[in-house]
Amino acid sequence: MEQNTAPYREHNRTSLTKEKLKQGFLDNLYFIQGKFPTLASRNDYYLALAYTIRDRMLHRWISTATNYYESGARTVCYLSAEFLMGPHLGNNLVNMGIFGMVKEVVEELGLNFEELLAQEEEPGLGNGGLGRLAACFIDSLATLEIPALGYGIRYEFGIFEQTIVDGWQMEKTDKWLRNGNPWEVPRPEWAQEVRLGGHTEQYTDENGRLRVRWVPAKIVLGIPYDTPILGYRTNTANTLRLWKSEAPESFDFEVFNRGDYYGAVDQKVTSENISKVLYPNDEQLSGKQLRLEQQYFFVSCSLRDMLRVLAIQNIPLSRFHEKFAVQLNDTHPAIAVAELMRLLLDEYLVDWDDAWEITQRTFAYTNHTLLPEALEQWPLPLFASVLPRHLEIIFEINSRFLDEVRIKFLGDEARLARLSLINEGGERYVRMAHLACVGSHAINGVAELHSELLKQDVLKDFYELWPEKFRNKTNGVTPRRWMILSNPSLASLVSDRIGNGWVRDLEQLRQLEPMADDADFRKEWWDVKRANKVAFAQYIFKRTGILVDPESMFDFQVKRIHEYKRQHLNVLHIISLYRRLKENPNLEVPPRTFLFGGKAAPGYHTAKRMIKLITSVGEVINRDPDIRDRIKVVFVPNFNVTTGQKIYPAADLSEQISTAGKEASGTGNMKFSMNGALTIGTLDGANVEIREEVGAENFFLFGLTADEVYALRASGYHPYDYYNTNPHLKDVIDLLRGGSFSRGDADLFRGLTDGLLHHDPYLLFADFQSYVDCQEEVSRAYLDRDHWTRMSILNAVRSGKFSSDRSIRQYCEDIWKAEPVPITLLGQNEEPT
Ligand code: CR1
Repeated sequence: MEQNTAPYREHNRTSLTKEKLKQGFLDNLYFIQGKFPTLASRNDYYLALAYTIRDRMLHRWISTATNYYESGARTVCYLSAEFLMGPHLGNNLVNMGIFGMVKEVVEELGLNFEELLAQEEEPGLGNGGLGRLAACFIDSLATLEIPALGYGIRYEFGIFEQTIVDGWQMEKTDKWLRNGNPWEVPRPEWAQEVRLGGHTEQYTDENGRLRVRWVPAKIVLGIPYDTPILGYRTNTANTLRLWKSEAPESFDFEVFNRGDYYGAVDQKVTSENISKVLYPNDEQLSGKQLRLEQQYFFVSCSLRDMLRVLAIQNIPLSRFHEKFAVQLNDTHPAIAVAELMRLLLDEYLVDWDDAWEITQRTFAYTNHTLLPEALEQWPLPLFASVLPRHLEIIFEINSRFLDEVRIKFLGDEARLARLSLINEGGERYVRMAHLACVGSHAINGVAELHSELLKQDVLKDFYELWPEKFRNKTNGVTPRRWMILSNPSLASLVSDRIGNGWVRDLEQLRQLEPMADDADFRKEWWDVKRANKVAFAQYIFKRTGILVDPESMFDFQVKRIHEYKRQHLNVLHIISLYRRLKENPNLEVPPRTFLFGGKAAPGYHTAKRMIKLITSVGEVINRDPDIRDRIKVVFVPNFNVTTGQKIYPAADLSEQISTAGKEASGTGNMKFSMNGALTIGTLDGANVEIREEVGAENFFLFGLTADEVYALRASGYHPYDYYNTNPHLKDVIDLLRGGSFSRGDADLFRGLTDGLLHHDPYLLFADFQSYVDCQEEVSRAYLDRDHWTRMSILNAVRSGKFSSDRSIRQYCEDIWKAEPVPITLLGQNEEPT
């Protein structure tokens, strides 16, 4: 059907004039919410506004889809079990370039714009860094005009909401969909069937060839829910496609007719379970059958969706890998390697060798962790019961792979066992990282140090086999959300001086370097930070009832709670400073507010106790009249994207204190630095590169290096010796053991202190003195406000490398071979607004 799309441009629902925006908003309140202003709730207003913005995104979205369809361009498919998007409304306004205009429209209608933005429940479909990285990446892909789709799971419950009760973490379910989600569009017409369980059979096809058929025990439907992802001031609107599981029919009539009504409904319920809830473990495998089903579910739906697109574009199957570059975001989607093989072999009857070539040329794998407890392995019996056909295929991949290894490393049986896709030591497991490595043409780590350590350690044998597959892609974060949206005053201070080209090309911030020497600029810079701190202090008071002084240094450690991230090292320093202040009230240190935020996996008991440790130490110090507000300790509840947007702009100091060699990259470290916080950190993950960029003199370094950590462990590490020889450390540990921070209950933190004294796997004691000394240096530096501000400016303006635009450009050039496809809006040939 021919159609004239031009009218959509000036339609009430698409036009970007103030008048039409206002009219659109009132129309949506009336026609979608069915409300008149007198009866409308804040949520009605939020939804009406969201729909008004969505209306204006649709033209770009439809134009983008049409352009891609016609160009047949190479498409990046980013497969990720997590997308931690954060609220959409503000970001869409920023990327469309209408934030200020819409604010005015809303305020002219007598409404509070900030309140409407705050009304959006954030889609927390991720745990931490890995999921947020995926979100930054799809923002950058759209901004760079790369044809791309994000594929994942539409969890009904995202990451739990954290509350603090009596100093302990409590979890509440995240009902993010309860008020409706205006940003998604369901596409039931593109539903996919996914098989699970059952067994396989051999049969002979009409040409007399032996083939395999999978007879599943159950089938579930995957329904795609699409969300448009705008590029920053481009016409591009890419798609985030998340799959929801459903039963194929609302009732199984066979069961129903047998009179088993409950049995029939039960089947529906179990099908819907697959996309019900995000597993809240960060860097720890859960080993649950439902988790494997989730992984397979979204991977199978996504690959079938790609095959659907290939068919409508009339592209032959043999060119699958030319049409699609598929990135595996960690091992969670690694089953895709076996699934694409199965689809090609069993459903499209492609020969093994051809299928394997397509598969290897399609996939690339990003590793995100060096922690052994996070490397996914599935027990063979469990795997066989969920994916019997895939296990056969994996065995076949493995046997061909090991033949190749045997030839290359003649007689090296130990190496074969190490490389095998099957872990045969004791109980047998499928090693998902090995499947990902074998099935991909590229393997990357997420910071230079991490990529090196992969080659030396976790993936050493694969590196020796295929050195050409290995590369580094240092992470990045989007300056749209993490600067413009969260820190508008800093962004306008910057744009006033150098224009706004930096938003797409963050290296341009370097033009501001000379301004670090300009006293007026430094004053403005300090004032912006100060105003952000005042706003955050008010937020803290509202959330926790704790009063903090915006004049004090705001020292943040926000990230998932984990022993390797060492929030408890931070606490040991706080106790030692507290001790010294009590002994010597004249100690010359600037007032400091120590702020923590982060969730603990509900089953990770040590992490939960670390939260209790922070809140308990806070309770004592915050009330101690001797301290007179010179130090405060605050646990900010429910750290997520929304609270992060308030935190990074208000930070003076960023704590990045993991044991060297443990944090793959970190991305919060980048957000802090970009917003002018100084870092105290170890040489771990991307800290190494941040220090390189901002200059060693603008970074507070402490602790052992990854090599030293390795050497110390090899020579035998005895934490008790540090306790015995360092009186300050002994003092701190003894206070904890004596119950000073637990109302005399000597048992409350015994597990933690005993663990440190006798094992200390993350070497807190080895780094303690170096950390305390470095913190003293931080305190001294903060007393010189001028110099501190200079360092703050240099941190921000030298953080250009850490834009996710740079990361994505490198992925495109080096791994995906993907090129931009600028979008012409339908019905016109003009430039984007
Ligand atoms: C890493 O721990 C990194 C992010 C994103 C995390 C963190 O250092 O910045 O990935 N890994 O690459 C992870 O969640 C499951 O592994």
